Amino acid sequence: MNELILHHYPQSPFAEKARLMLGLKGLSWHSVLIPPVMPKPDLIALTGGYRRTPVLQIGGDIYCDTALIAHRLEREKAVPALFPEGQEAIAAALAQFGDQLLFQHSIAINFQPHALQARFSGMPEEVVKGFLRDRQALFANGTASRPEPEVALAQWPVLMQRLETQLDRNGEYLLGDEPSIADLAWYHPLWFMAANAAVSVLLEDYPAIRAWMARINDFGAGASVRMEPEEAIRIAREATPEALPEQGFVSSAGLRLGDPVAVCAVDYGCDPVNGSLVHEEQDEIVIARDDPRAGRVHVHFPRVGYRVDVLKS
Ligand SMILES: N[C@@H](CCC(=O)N[C@@H](CS)C(=O)NCC(=O)O)C(=O)O
Repeated sequence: MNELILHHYPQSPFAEKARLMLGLKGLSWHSVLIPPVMPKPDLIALTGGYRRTPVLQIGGDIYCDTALIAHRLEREKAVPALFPEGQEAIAAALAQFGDQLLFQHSIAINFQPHALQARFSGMPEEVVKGFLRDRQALFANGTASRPEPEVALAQWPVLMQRLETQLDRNGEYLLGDEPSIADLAWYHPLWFMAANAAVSVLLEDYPAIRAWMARINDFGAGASVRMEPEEAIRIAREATPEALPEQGFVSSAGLRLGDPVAVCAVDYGCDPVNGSLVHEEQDEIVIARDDPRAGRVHVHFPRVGYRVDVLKS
């Protein structure tokens, strides 16, 4: 069986979401550390252009985006469920709210000059400037909207108070007694806030939230062992991507198997990944690409939040 390999870096909120999924499910995995800013040549050898964090690799299959990673891990180990039976839509919708609205609020607050200064304290100014340039480029050409810091600061207590009230009245997790993907997606923007002494005060007035955060933190990150990027690339090169279902090709755009396509995120980090279409289903797009270092890989994307364009030959 191919092992799970997570490409990530410690400070990334979405990577924390993925690590907690692994922890909740009690999975073992290999940890490949990637740079937080471009260039990321080893990651790009696997993804073909997708640069966001984290990415899950299983042999020659590369899974982009935590929304898809969650489903892939659910297939790996069904229980405890990230999408509890009968609550699939509400879990996914709440997760989207956390990953987008709460995340953008947290970023807006954390990227205020004094908060950035605290986060990067002791680092040369060039590093901070380089980080800001990188993130400006990340958000170029995307549809994501981030509130102004003043707006985010005004709205943050409303969002927190809603969560506080519900947790106080309705069980230990967002959907009640059991955790789900919704908790992890609401947690990671708050985790990012809690890690910065300049803004962590914004979580102080909410005892139920803090108890919930401690419960989620206790899921841990599963058992991980470090792996060098070269080793992950070797594994991809020597592996054959998982066989794809013969049924279930449902191209909403009238595409055919084998069509040359470019897939990219629409919100931010919109770098296209070129390949040939090898599978599409309701909620997943898979393209094949041949990389000089990683060999033939299948790169998987969720459908929501991504677009597929046919490349004219
Ligand atoms: N929708 C993506 C969002 C991932 C994301 O925004 N990750 C951030 C880090 S928390 C990122 O990629 N930042 C730029 C980078 O790491 O290069 C997901 O769920 O995986």
